[in-house]
Amino acid sequence: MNRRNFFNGAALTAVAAASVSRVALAALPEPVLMTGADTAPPLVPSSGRPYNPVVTLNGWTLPWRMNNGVKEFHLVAEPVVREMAPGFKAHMWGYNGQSPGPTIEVVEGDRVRVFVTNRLPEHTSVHWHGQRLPNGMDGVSGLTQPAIPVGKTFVYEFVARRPGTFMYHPHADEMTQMAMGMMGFWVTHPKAKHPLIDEVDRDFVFLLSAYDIDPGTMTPKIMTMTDFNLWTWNSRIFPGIDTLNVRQGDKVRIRIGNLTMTNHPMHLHGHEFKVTGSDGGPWPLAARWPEVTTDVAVGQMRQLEFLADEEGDWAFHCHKSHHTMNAMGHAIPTTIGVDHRGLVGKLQKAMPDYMVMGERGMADMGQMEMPIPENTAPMMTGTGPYGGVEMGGMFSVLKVRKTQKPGDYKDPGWFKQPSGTRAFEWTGALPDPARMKASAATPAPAGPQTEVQIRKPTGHAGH
Ligand SMILES: [Cu+2]
Repeated sequence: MNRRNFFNGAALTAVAAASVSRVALAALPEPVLMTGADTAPPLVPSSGRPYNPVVTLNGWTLPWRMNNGVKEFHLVAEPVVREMAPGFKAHMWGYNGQSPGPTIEVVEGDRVRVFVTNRLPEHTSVHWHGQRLPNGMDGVSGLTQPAIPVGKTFVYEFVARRPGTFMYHPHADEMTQMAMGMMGFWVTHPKAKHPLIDEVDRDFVFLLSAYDIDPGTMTPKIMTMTDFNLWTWNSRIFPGIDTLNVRQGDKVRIRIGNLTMTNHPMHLHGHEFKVTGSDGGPWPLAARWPEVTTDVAVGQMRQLEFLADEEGDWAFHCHKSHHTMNAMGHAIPTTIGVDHRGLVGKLQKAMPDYMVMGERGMADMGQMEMPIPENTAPMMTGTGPYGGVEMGGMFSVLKVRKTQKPGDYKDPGWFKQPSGTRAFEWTGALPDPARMKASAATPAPAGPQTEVQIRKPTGHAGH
């Protein structure tokens, strides 16, 4: 049986449940499972050194127990159902009930013990991306350890030697397991004031991941190499991604890790940020400069920091425009400028699936009442206070409010702009534009002239 057949169909999620006996788990920390995709409030440490906890977008931090001075965590690798956006669920693999897995937060110098129980239908391992650790704890199956067999629990133990922004993911049948959603965030807080690590008021974390799920189906296609159709933050797509809610004047850090197969230029509106560090550690001050977009390449992590001093609802998104869209099930040539009035009804009689794609652009898609297969996210959607936002995928909103209480992460609703500060319709006279005339200084080139029409590539290959 080849791999593609193996992963087809509903068998995928049914295999693993309860293959680890309660007796075997008795001495381990109780695994904590999460059933929803809401953003959990920061987990204030109840033992060990204090720190300012992070907030995982549409995720949560894994509780631990102290055992003779060792922080013990329990990860359970297992099939999960992840709600990627309201009404849109995917059958994936993850940890402790969700994809991505819970964020692990520790403090520099902590001795950490992580139990990993494998409830997947195949072997796995966990690689602790970016950590200094003994070679045998690096989690590369075959190279540094035998893979964790189905139903077994392995123990990883090491000291979190340097503070920073890290992630974890399998290093066993990686292509499948990451394509299915197995990954998680790891933050090691500094044990004391660090000259290159600022204290912040809000510290958000999320991972970039991409999936290929055909419209109307629920399981990612694992053989896909570049042609993904769901571009996610923490396995969520806009409008399913929670907003980043902050108080005006807050110092904000956003930590991002990229586990997709392409780069993502992350762009913030209304503010400049500095990249203050990566999975390699905090960056020297001389290596930081103001940006509004920074590229996060494959396998990289970046920390963005800024002062949230402008009130408002500020877009924050990947700048690749195809990454702020959701799945399309059709190969679509551009039809801008094509007049197909009256054609649709006739075509739909012959081809019930036929849809008109934007003769005036694609904006119609946001509100078009088109029949889509069940369990399919609309391509570009989300509604703001002034209408359709026409976005999907890797898009969210930074909400900066005077009235947001310190430590309050609740969504404050839409920003009420002071009157007279919004773009408005001009109703005065419209003079003809003064067009520049081609002058003798720039003579038209001799020979035949070519005129071209811009046309998008057919389909969504490459986005
Ligand atoms: Cu992107």
